[in-house]
Amino acid sequence: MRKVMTLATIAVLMSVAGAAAAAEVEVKMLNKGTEGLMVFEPALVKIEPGDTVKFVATDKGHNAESIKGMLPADAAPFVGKNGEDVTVTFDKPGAYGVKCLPHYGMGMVALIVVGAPGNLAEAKAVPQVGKAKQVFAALFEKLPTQAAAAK
Ligand SMILES: [Cu+2]
Repeated sequence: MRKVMTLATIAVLMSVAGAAAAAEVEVKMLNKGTEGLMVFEPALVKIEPGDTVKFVATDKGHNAESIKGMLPADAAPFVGKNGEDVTVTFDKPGAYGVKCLPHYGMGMVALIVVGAPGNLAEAKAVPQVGKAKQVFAALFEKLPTQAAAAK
């Protein structure tokens, strides 16, 4: 009986530790942020596999969805509804490009880096629309150490 209790206690402790280890990061969808108009804030998020990002519809008229080719091959694409929060758990390591469909050309994009990304080169090579090109270039610029680690 005593042994059973101990195992049960360990199981509880482990599940608590697991829950505490997985982080949730909030990314706001804004009409106006510190980086300008129509932005995700923050636009660059670094998390570990199993962590969650909640895209918050702080302002209406935005959505968050994955960009084709800008996610690991074994990860599932996601599409959030316009004007609604969307919560995504990122289980697979990699670089994920996220866009707001209505404001993609205005550069409303975000980069989620999960663990050590193995698909940085592929993600960077995806053609971008309008201002998203320079926004992504700036976001990838901020990742020198991760890029080196992935090689
Ligand atoms: Cu938008």
